[in-house]
Amino acid sequence: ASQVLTLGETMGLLTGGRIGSFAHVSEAHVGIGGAETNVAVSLSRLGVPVTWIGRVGDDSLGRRVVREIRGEGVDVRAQVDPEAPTGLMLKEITGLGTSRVHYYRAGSAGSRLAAADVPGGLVESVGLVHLTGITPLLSDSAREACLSVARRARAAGVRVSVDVNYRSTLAPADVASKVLGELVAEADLVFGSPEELAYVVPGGVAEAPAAIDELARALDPAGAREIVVKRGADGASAYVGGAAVHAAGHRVDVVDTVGAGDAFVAGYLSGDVQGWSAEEKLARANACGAVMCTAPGDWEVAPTPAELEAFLAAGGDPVQ
Ligand code: KDG
Repeated sequence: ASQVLTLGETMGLLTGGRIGSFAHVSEAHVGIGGAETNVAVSLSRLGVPVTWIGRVGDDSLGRRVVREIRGEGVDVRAQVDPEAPTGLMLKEITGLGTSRVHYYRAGSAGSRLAAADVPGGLVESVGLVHLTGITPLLSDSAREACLSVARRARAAGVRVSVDVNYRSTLAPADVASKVLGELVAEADLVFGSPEELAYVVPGGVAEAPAAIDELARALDPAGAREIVVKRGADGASAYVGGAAVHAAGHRVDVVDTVGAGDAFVAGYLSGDVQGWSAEEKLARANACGAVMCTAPGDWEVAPTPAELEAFLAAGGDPVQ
């Protein structure tokens, strides 16, 4: 049985074969990506049984999504929606280690996710539900699906994790603040960069404290939840029951940062479901995020425990 359940949209992903815009670049790599399946694949590689729920179109990219994620050992519960295509993302390489993403996902099968896609009993059977702020901004039905799963989980005493993951191309700041704030209110465990967390504090960006300690306190005045602040190469901090733990990041030769945040979250959650301390969870999370930066792709180089050990034994240099 799965220990973790996640849901969201996974799209086809065309990545430019060289630096430049698709106005000129002709070569592309065909792959797939989606924040929640990125997390699911990483969890699976770390030995955590995980289920992903989503919708795909009745098309070749949809079959690619299902086959590839299932091939990673994730329990895939994908509805094939005959009325809409699988969404698509273009990733233009803008420089060494930088890229720009364009979405072709409005009205996609994945965005039509609905609360009824989540079978009765499934939420209640896992130890943790992981959601991101991407899914509730896709459509009203997807937002309801996220909220209903989070509420069902809470009612059943299942831990709820939310990665704010704000994508400005999906909704303007005021809409995102409201929708993501509503989801974060249901979470026991919240992940975000300082900028993302500012969107979901009461009062939104205008009221958000600049110092991360105060930002974390504003999100958890009662000290009842776990707030994890992601700061990329600068490391990360966890606020558990009001107490702060800081961990340094790793310096690596960055090839592609997309997906690093998802690998970080998976590293953290893999420790969480095993009852690890905040220090242990942060150390694994930072290492997972760093490894993910060392090769192209949103999830492909997700490390196994042995690969993480090799990375750390080499002093945190990129895994060869
Ligand atoms: O976190 C990485 C994701 O952003 C990427 O894989 C694609 O899910 C995605 C999105 O909506 O941007």
